[in-house]
Amino acid sequence: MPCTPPDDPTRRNMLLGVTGSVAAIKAKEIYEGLCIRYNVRIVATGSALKFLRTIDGFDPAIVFRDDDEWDEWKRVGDAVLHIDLRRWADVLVIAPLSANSLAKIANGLCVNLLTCIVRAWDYRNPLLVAPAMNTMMWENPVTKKHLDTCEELGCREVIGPIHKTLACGDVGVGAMAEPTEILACVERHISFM
Ligand code: PCO
Repeated sequence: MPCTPPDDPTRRNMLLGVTGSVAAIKAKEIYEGLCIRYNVRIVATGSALKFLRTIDGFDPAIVFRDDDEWDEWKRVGDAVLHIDLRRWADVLVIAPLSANSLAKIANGLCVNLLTCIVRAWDYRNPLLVAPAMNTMMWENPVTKKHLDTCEELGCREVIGPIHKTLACGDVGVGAMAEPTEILACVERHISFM
């Protein structure tokens, strides 16, 4: 894959998708946990970047954005990033998964780099998602519909949100699962591979 650091061939390749929930502020913690055992790349949506830019410490060479998708493309035969990343990844974990990105995925939309990867995903490999959103959004019946659809499509695990004080001050279910739980879920699925 172009423009990326060399991978350790003895390690699994882990793709971390980050979407536009305020819980994206926890992406660094998840990334650091994954780095200990896996080769890691991050795909951040445009909305996620609003939260990520307040956090430094990511190696820019492993963070992919929508703008990277067709930047270098000139002719047939050139690399297509969403396909390259999909081929590279053994596991895709999306944490946090916002209500908006969930709706896009459940409806098969491919409107940014991450949703293109999901649309091209080979469900023989694990796709794990950790939704995070306001309690009222979580409790809205459309959320369950979309998650059920994701599971029907082949998503291996929905790492459920937890009860907490949310960014808006509401207290309820909707906060992203703790990074330790997300990392444990990844480990579990890797152990089945
Ligand atoms: C925004 N949504 C949320 C849901 C995600 N929130 C969380 C936690 C953080 C603090 O511990 C922000 C990580 O609350 O995952 O707040 C509108 S209510």
